[in-house]
Amino acid sequence: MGYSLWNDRIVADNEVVIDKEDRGYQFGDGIYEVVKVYNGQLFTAEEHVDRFYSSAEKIRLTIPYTKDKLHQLLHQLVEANEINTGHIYFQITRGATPRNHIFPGDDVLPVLTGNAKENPRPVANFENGVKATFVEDVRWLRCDIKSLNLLGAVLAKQEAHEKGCYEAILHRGDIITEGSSSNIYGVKDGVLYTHPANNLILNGITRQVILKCAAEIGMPVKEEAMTKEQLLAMDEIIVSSTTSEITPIIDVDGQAINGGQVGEWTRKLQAQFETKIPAPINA
Ligand code: DCS
Repeated sequence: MGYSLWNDRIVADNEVVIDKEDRGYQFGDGIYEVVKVYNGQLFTAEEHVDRFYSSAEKIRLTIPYTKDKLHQLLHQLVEANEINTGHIYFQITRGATPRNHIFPGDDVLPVLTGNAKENPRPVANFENGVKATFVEDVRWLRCDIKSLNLLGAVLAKQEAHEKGCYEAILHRGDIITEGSSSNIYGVKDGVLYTHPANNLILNGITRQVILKCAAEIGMPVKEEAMTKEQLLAMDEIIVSSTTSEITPIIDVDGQAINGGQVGEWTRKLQAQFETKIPAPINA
């Protein structure tokens, strides 16, 4: 058994009690984050905490803790669970109150929970690449919010899974938006293409790191939407997220990408990303 974050405390997992009328449980009325832990250290925690506050603001939820306090709690969560390489998950809901769509009053406090998991990096995927499939993007129009409402993502990922694929590449009509739990990129003639960070995608923290990596290795970036046809004509395709890091896609619906091989630009980006991973503190 491990330790959980519960509001402003770290407690034993079995101490956490969630009300059946918690609005997260009934409405998905809340937001979340996933942060990677490398060598016992949170990666890009600043950016994740900033996005957590920004998602909360977009749904008009006031987090009753300062960012500093939250950072402190997240560090304690990693330490209590003695995580070396893995990730933490945390979420906040609009609190527990008799079911009613209308927001509760200020007397109802938001409920913050979190947990940490040891989880190895999926290095075989980084090395060999994965398969993906196209799925229609039927989610709402505020995909920039890291909402607890993940039905669209769950249904898309399940469809991909049932087709033997790692990820669903979502498209609105002909336009590629992102993955069910990731961002999508194409590489053509050494240029990196990805959907602009607007309301139709989540602006991934890994996406932001990758755009930095691209600049550092002199790779031009175009934040432009691609059609399905354009994506299939790319030299290389990549999927990214906190846990997937930079994962190459080598097959889309049975069509081989780059002859089914991981491409050279993907390798360069992976190598640059690797330089940013925090080393063990006592190394
Ligand atoms: N787009 C969607 C829809 C996501 O759910 C995620 C991450 C991303 C993009 C990539 O964002 P990050 O680079 O900031 O992770 N989804 C999280 C999740 O649900 N599990 O792991 C990451």
